[in-house]
Amino acid sequence: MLDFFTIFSKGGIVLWCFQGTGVTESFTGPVNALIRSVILQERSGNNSYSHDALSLKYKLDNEFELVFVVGFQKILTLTYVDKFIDDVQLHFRDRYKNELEQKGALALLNSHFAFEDDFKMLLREAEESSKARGPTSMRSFNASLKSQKTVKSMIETKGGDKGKEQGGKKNKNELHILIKSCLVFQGMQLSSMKGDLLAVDYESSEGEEEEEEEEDAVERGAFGGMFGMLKGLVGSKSLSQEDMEPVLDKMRDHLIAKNVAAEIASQLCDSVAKKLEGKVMGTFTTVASTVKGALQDSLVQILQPKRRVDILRDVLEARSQRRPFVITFCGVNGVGKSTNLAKISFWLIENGFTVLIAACDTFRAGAVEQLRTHQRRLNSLHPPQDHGGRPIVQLYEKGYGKDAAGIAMEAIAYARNQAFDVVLVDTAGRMQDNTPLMTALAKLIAVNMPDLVLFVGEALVGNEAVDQLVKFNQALADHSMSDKPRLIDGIVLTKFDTIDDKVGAAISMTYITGQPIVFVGTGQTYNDLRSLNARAVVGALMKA
Ligand SMILES: Nc1nc2c(ncn2[C@@H]2O[C@H](COP(=O)(O)OP(=O)(O)OP(=O)(O)O)[C@@H](O)[C@H]2O)c(=O)[nH]1
Ligand SMILES: [Mg+2]
Repeated sequence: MLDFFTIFSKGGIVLWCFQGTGVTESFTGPVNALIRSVILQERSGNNSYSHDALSLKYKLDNEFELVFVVGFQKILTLTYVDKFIDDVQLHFRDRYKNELEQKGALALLNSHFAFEDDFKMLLREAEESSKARGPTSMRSFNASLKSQKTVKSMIETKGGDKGKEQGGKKNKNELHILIKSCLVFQGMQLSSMKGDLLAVDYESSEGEEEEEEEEDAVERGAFGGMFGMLKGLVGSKSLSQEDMEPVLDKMRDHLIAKNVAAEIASQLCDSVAKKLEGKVMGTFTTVASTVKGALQDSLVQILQPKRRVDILRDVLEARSQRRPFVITFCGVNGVGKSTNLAKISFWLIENGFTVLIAACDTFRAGAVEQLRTHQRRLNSLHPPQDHGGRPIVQLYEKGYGKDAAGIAMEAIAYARNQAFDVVLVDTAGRMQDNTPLMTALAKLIAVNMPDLVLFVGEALVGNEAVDQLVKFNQALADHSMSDKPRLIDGIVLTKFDTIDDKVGAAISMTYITGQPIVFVGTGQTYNDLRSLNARAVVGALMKA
């Protein structure tokens, strides 16, 4: 019934494996996918994973640094798997304790793990006990269904207060539309922005001194208050879920207070717990720094881009292919799409590229004029006479009420003819629940296939960030005409200057999409554009 079972070290050495009779497919593909997309990305709070037709379940043994993975066909409902994986783990540890205690890869490579007979015996027992239990299997099915809930479905059940939040947002947006034109151009001044962007920074969260202070804080109070609860755990006791529960609860509250979406804070804590369960602890200081270290590692891991986004290089490559590089900006109303589009134009121009802005917000009064003003200002900063008589930035607009997808297409064709390096497509703000507008956005993207789809989101949002991103991605997937839909490729996190140290949205957004934060907006001038500095953000998150 099982396709495979494998036991490997966290260092990647396969200690033992079993392949079911008649199974010809190698298990390396699914196991590698599991490692890449779950274990390495801090998604290990949930212990199951799907890969094509297979269901994978896994367990981490943090004391001996082992991973146990079982694979079986998704259509099978194997109620015994969770217990079975626990049994195998215990049995394997007991039997090979001596070998596992010798540290180092060489010791593992030289050890021989003849586990086949024990494994088969355990499997037989598990299969029989599941048959014998019969009627109780219903309950364990429910339990496993619960554990397999996706982020999305969990979030969608939280109807109540979400509605309230959105209502508030709409009113704010209406207001915003009225006052925007007055505010938007105030104070846009500049300095040079050649080359890669500076990383966003925190005066208060970096530097050696701070590091030391943090260590002290762990022992005193502050964020360390919760580590204090681990004080009793000295000696060689290994950490259990119960030991960690109170600490994890505090950690979750701390993250939520920093604006991390509640679901994500919970998942992150579960993942940290999974990582630490079974670790043997030494003195109190080790416990405190281990828990803190695990959380910090997880946060940095989430913020580290899985994929390199190097726009300057990609634009050069597109230029060598004689085509414009196309970026589409999308997001809810008033988050800063047009303003940050203008800042990105400035950065591209400073780096020697020509830009065509496509005015595809044909909906909100004033949207086209807002872009025209930016275009004029940018051209006055880089006058045509410095660039062979040609305006370095142009606006492609067809007024209001027309089909945005069509205008984007014409703009891209125009840019190709006129040899523009980059097309930046501004779109109308839309709430994630507005189906007709979401469908229109999906069409614009499906038809024009931009090189980069950037989601623009405010750093001010908490739980709402997740809802926006999940629904934007869902709409792009649902309304795409291709089997490989274009989803969000990156995030622009705006108004970072307004949030003090409540930087949780950065974590929520990257966690949900798995996509990098490409730009951070830090104010209202053309210079207020940065790249993300994961260390500074994590520093701000950990601060009491
Ligand atoms: N403090 C701060 N304000 C910003 C930032 N980015 C944008 N804004 C301000 O946010 C307001 C809205 O910006 P817009 O660029 O018009 O937002 P939009 O998403 O294009 O809005 P719609 O087109 O109506 O959906 C303006 O007042 C901007 O100056 C930022 O990084 N920091
Ligand atoms: Mg706009």
